[in-house]
Amino acid sequence: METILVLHGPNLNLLGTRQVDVYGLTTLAAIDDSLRELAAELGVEVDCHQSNHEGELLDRLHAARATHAGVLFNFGAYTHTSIALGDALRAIPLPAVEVHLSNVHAREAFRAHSHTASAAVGVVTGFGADSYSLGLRALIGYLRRTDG
Ligand code: CA2
Repeated sequence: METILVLHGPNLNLLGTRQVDVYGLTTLAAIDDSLRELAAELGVEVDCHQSNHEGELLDRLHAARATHAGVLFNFGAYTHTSIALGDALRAIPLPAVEVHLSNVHAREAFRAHSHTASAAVGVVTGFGADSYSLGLRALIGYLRRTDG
């Protein structure tokens, strides 16, 4: 069975506890649980990790190249700063989908730019926790269409 790597970046471990007006009440554990449930329905598995460290996110991407079929990621604020994560996505031969809880285009101007979106097959932004499930469906659809 194919496995999708799910990566959550900095501060997303705090979901559901602060800034609920922006990021919602759903915790990261609940998002991961619903992704596992959806993955089972879609006939895949998800391997979910959160890190506050850019290097760990890079290491996870590098390791996934031999073991995973694709990547679903929300790199949080690193989206707007990390050339290294964009380079890593381009360096691994896996399709990836970027997701954001908030609509990054309806907030501060700096959030509208992503160093990683151009390395993704697509971006889902602004649907709260649903961005993740929409992103997983889109990634699986892409994999099935392209056969890999
Ligand atoms: O909307 C998103 O998913 C973001 O990736 C979230 C990032 C933000 O820097 C991006 O511009 C958009 C921030 C994640 C912070 O998460 C928190 C969760 C709870 C409390 C405080 C922060």
